[in-house]
Amino acid sequence: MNTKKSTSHFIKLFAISFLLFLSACQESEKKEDYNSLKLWYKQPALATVADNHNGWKDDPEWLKSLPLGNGALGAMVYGDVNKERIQLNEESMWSGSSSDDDNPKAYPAQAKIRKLLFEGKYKEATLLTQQTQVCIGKGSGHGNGAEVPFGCFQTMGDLWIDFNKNSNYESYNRELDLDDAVVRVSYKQDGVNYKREIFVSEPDQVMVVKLTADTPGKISFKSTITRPERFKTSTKDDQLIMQGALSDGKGGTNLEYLTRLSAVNKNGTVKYEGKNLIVENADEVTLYLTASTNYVLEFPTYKGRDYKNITATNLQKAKKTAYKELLRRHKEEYQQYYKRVDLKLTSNALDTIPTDVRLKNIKAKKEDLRMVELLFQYGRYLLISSSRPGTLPANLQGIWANKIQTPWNGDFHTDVNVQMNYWLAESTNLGEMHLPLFDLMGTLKEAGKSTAKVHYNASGWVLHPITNAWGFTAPGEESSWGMHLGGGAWLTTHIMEHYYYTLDKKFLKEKFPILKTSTQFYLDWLIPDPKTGKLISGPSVSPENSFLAPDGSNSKICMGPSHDQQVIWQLFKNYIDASNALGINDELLQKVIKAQQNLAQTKIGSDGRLMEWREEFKELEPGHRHISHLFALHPGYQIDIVKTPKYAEAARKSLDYRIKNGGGHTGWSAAWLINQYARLGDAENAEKSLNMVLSKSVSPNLFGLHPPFQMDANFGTSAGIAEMLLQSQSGEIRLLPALSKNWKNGYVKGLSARGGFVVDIDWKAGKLENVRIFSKKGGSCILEYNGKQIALNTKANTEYFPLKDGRNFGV
Ligand code: FUC
Repeated sequence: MNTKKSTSHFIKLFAISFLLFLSACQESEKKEDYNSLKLWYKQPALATVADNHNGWKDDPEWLKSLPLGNGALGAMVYGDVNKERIQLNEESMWSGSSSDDDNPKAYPAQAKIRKLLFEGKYKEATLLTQQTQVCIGKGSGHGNGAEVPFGCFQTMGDLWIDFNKNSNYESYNRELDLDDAVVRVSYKQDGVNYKREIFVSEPDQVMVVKLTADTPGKISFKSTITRPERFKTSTKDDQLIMQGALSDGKGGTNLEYLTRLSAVNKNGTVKYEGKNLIVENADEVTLYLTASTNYVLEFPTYKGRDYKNITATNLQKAKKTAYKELLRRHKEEYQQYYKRVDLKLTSNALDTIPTDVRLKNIKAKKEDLRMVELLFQYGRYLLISSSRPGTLPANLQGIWANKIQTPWNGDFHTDVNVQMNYWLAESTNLGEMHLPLFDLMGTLKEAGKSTAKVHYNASGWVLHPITNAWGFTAPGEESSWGMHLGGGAWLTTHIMEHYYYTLDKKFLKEKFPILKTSTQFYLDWLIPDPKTGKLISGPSVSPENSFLAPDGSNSKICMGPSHDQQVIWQLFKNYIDASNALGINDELLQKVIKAQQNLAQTKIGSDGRLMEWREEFKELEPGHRHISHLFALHPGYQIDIVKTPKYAEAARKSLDYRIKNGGGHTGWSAAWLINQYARLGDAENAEKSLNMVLSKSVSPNLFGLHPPFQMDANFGTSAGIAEMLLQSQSGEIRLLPALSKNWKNGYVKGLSARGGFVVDIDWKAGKLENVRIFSKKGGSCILEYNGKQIALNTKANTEYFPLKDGRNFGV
């Protein structure tokens, strides 16, 4: 044996192993940081596959791209190697315009419809409702409203970066880091290591794309911005500009938009020519993109933003700021929200499995607790990215839509969807992200006055199951879903939720008029049931379920659906609480107290289930996706497992029956079930529902699927996970009320509880180990665990560790 040869062989082997060890260390260093939850992939989303034009059909490659956003500007990054596509959104890219949709035929026919319903003539009542109560005009255009006044939330277009290459590549990695809201792409091509880093900054109102290579002069590309329609791209000085105006739905145009792109290069050249920005032989390049529209959320004009100047100023400012500084400001602003909450269910922090592979494993029934952590934080990430103070609320798709015709117009649905978008806002410590919803309500309060008057001869304001950027408040064009009367009451419950969590009296005083005028509407709207004398709502529907009526017809229109009764009860309770908090004691308050006592209550049927309608009708779709008659259990809290056990049991029966009959079949519906079962303290079924979302209702980029894509499933799931760990709707703070037996050890830090508390909980072997309460405002706090309580008298800005301090539950 040649020893020299074998020694050198040994040294080589050692060197290789050492290098491998080093790179493994680096790899694990990269992925081991527990808090750095990432969506990551070993392959790009393909930028060259064209989107299909059918608004209702998802584009599979788009559902692999990664979302960024600052509440106003959204981006979906494909990370394709030879041609990058960054699909763009701006929150106010709405076609359509304000219109008068109120139907003067409505009020004169109202009494007759009520009479017919009381007489059991459902078929006639339904016909008359459709003839007289729906909006005039085209309404939502049956969810295809891009070219009608209702309008549609649309794509802003696409930024293309064409590297004009087609050689092979290796070592590809693409990730969205939830910790700093940055998308990173890296790969090796023709012997050069390339990197891209992309983020959308809130403080600087700009999207930044940084392109680097480890060899000088290797970055060359041609960039342009396009849109499927209504756009003009040109260059002026050091900018590429795309601009246009969207259809007003009446034959003209309304909303105007503009987007600007500019580059800063290190070495090489940059030219702005025709419709392109051209870079040649640069060492590195940073692209800056700003975009805006002339939209303002202000009834009745909705116009007036100086969007041309704003985008120009932001662009120039960003170009003059060092990249590192832009990134630092972006991270600081984002992390102040994101980092408030930490959830840990796994002991093994090493993330070696790409997100799409994890999803496939879950479909093959492999449990994956890291995915639960990821989905939980992703919901929080998506809310921060689509709903910042001062922006429009998150719509059906957050702010991400890649088409001209977005499903259901990407609108604000108020019969569960937009509310679900905000269920996580308070509980997961993102109260500021809730604020856009109140701004929208502020304009709806004005827009909905005429609908209240014309349709119902009532005071106050009303809205129905859909609204848009232009203050649409009339019933939808089909009475079967469009006559949902509970939307306004349900929406306004969010005002008190924000107050219960923050105890912010200034906020409550400011928003009180919205609550008050909504309450006034319902006081005018309710009428006594001729049989019982109790107050009921109607004609209305229980979203969007139908029943077999006594006259043999298939009906949805009815009097006193449980859902309306429950949301109105909750509104009245909120009004009473708000008045007390603000020291108001007037005639109206006395009227509300009396009306609340007089409201017809939800009944329990002969089969033990909570009744969806006033009478025991047979439902035609027993597995229906909506569970509106269980509003009182969640998100309301009239029903509680401890305080109203009989009703809680009836709610459980209703839920079980829905599921037995195929319920929870859309993403948002399964997400709602997580919340419902959590409120029942049923960890097993809550987890089953969570697994339903994970295995059936998320795409490769973890966007929730109806299908098509709808973001409420993401928000509702995060809210549901929070409900499993902490609840505070009933006056006490319930710790681990629905902890899954599979989540053996873990902790959650930073969840919020009503009363101005922030709570950290540790558990071991399924049992509470430690709890920390931080009291923001002081006051009494009752902690509950396994039905036993500890009472604390807290001081403002003080933390408490009752278990460490020797307290025990029940002692
Ligand atoms: C409600 C639901 C539908 C859909 C739509 C956006 O009307 O019934 O399933 O989610 O909103």
